[in-house]
Amino acid sequence: MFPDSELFAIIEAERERQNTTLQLIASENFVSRAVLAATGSVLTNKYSEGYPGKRYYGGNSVIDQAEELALSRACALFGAEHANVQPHSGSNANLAAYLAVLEPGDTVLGMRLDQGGHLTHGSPVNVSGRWYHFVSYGVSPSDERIDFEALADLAELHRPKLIVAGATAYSRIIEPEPFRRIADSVGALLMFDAAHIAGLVAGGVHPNPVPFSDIVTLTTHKTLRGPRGGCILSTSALAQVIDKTVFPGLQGGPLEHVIAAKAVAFYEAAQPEFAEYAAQIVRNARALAAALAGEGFRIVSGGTDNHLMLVDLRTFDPDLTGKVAQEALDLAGITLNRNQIPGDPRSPFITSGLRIGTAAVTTTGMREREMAEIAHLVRRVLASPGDDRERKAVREEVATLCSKFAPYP
Ligand code: DSN
Repeated sequence: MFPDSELFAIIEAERERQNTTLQLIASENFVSRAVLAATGSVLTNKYSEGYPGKRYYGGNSVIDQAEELALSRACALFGAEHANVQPHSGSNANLAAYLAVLEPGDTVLGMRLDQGGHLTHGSPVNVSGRWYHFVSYGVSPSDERIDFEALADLAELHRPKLIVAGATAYSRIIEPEPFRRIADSVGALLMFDAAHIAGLVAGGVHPNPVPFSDIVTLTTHKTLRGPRGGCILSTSALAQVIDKTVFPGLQGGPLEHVIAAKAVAFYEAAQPEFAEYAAQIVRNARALAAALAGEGFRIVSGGTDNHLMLVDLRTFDPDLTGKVAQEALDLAGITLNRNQIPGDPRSPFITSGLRIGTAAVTTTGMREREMAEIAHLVRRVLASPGDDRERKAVREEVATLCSKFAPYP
């Protein structure tokens, strides 16, 4: 179709991979054709530094309409006073939020990476941990849920300017109210990173952090099922400083084709069927966690309330690492990522755990029955991860399963 057959053959190969293997990475999803169309539209051609009605270049009257639509839909979907849809990613959204309300060296509380937090929540290898004085909180060893008592003590001791709630590898509902209470007790601002759960919030199955937070950051491509990108919601008091920080503070020209696709995603997430989708994501995650537990794996915190679970491989095989498991499953057509579990004795590169998510397979139409089948296939591979014949046999069964649920046939 296009002269550059080399590149388009690669894209076709990726479409084939997505159609024929299981996508269980908790931060991924399959977007609609409408989102794909907007992302691949002529809006990619336009420079539009600035904001609707206040652009630095001409010719933006049409672009303005797309961005206005994205902004009003984002605010309506989450009940926010203000939105900024320009962050290119979740990391950029978080950095912009920090730049807006912090000075270098300010103290911030965030969830530690190996407890379920994100790199941008103060990891020493990330700019967040290099520029700001992050103090980490985590989960309680007894129930592997956020330890609010310890968090309150840390807040009292360190008097942070900002508390960051939210996680990337935590399977329980994150109640925004206790975070707000602790933030208020020490006069801190509250930022809630809702990147993972944005779709669950939009679908009404998780509490909305917006009424409790000064800032909510999110990505549009995880459970929200939109294009790859970020978004910031805030109170109107912070609107101006957030906007100034995203542009010109941090980014240049916005990706208006992606912003248009975000508008499509916000529209789709506001439809009644999205609530049923969000609820099914959680039902599938619970079914998969229960089935994996039945196959001999320990599920961190004993289960899940959201779209993901952390699997502790050590009860199944103390010598099996997340790295080996991920690679063996990849060869069998089961795509997921290794992940540290709370208190993991192994490094983030090796790990003792896996993170598994159900947002993408739920989009394809899979239900609880298929979750049980997936758990069984995972166990077969991990029982002998070096067995090439077994991996190939599972790969064939995965292809048969996926043929009934292809996202882009
Ligand atoms: N957001 C991360 C994830 O959860 O996969 C990647 O940065």
